[in-house]
Amino acid sequence: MSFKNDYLNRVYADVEKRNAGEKEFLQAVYEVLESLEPVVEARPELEKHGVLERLVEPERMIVFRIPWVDDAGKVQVNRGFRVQFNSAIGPYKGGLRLHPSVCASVIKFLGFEQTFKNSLTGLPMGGGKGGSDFDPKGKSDLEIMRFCQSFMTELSKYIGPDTDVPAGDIGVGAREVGYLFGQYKRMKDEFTGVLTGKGLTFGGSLARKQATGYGLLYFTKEMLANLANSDLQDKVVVISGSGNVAIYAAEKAMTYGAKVVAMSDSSGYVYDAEGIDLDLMKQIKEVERARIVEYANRKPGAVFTAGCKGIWTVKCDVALPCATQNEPDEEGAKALVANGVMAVAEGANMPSTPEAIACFQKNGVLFGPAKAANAGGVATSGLEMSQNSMRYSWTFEEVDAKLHQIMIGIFEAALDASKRYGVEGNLVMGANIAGFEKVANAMIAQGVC
Ligand code: NDP
Ligand code: 2IT
Repeated sequence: MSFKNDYLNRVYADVEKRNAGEKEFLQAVYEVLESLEPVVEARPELEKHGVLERLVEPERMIVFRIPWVDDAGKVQVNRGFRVQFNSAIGPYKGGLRLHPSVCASVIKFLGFEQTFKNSLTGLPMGGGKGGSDFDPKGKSDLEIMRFCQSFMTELSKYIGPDTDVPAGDIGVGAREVGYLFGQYKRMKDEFTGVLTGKGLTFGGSLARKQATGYGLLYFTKEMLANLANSDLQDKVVVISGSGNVAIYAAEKAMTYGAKVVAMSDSSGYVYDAEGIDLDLMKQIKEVERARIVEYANRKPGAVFTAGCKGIWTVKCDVALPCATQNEPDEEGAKALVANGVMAVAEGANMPSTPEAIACFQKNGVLFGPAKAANAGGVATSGLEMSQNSMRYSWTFEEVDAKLHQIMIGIFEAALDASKRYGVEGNLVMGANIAGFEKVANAMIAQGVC
């Protein structure tokens, strides 16, 4: 793999050397550098100011021990991370992921992507991400609480409402944010908006829970209307995952008249030809925290299939990967294309492999990349920060209307950048370029730092 531009080749060779073996991080960096080729050609000052060398190196990476005691009285040790990737346009901002696959590479890819995503929202937020290899599955509520308290005891040294503001991601929802917030408040003796996604009784924003999924559908709607003169009415939709993003993506898709026929978790997927019963799915996933096979056990006619990959063989018009990174690979993409998919929009972070993206683009499938399409969650986190600073709360409708406008703005910014650089409709390049421009200009204006 190499670029036409020498500056890009030098930067990427250094990234490969310095981050050897970190495949997710290298994948994310490669995709962005590839998109930036025409920008680097047109703007030689980027090299003069060392913008790309600085952009690919996190400002700070904190790695720490998280000791905690399980219900059997045994001491457990996990590894915690926080990457403070880029603060050119605002305090570091990004979620915390609790999943056994969490490692430096995963946290760095997420923090790198977050920098561009946050820029696209138009709000003043830098890029950060964190998490731990702790596995929340099968843990009791008290174990989750003790873990979160230990995690925050160390993390509290590095974050603050004007420094770095974490939030949720895989394995971190309202329950975990509540425990993390309680421990921060206790340690610092201050009640500030240091986390977003908080409970509604202590500074959380209305519509934050729904924001990523709703935002994904606002983006998808714009993409269908502008690039295919179409909409979601009567479209058949497949959504991977059944967590926070997937559930609220399904909810909004249904209000737009679409039929969601399949959803998944890490054990497999359910197909329901009648359309997913979202109340039942919420009961199983949000209330009982049970496995998705339960849906098929309770809903007549629904079928469970073990394994995650098969979900992409379900015939649909619109596919929304909302679980994790590298889900549809080339095989999955080919199956979707063979079944006539017209649009793919990414709710998860980097869910499509590079080969899958190439396959969608080659076959004329509309493609909404994660940085743009799933930015509604962090955008609404930004709105939560604003409300906390004002000591005020907006209504659900007010927040939702702002979110909708932000998603329209992101679509327009990505489309506009794709036009300016002669790749009209390529939203991967458009989103990467539009997100980059603001960060790069701020970095140049602030001098070498
Ligand atoms: P949740 O923890 O609520 O849900 C995650 C879902 O994805 C679950 O159904 C889970 O299944 C499934 N999943 C997780 N890991 C894997 C895996 N390795 N293989 C197969 N399935 C998996 O997380 P979210 O819904 O918050 O996050 C989903 C995606 O969206 C992530 O990529 C996240 O980074 C991204 N995102 C989240 C935002 C937010 O606001 N929460 C904002 C923007 C992006 P199981 O329960 O079996 O593990
Ligand atoms: O990937 C993401 O954008 C998130 N997990 C949300 C981050 C946030 O700060 O709300």
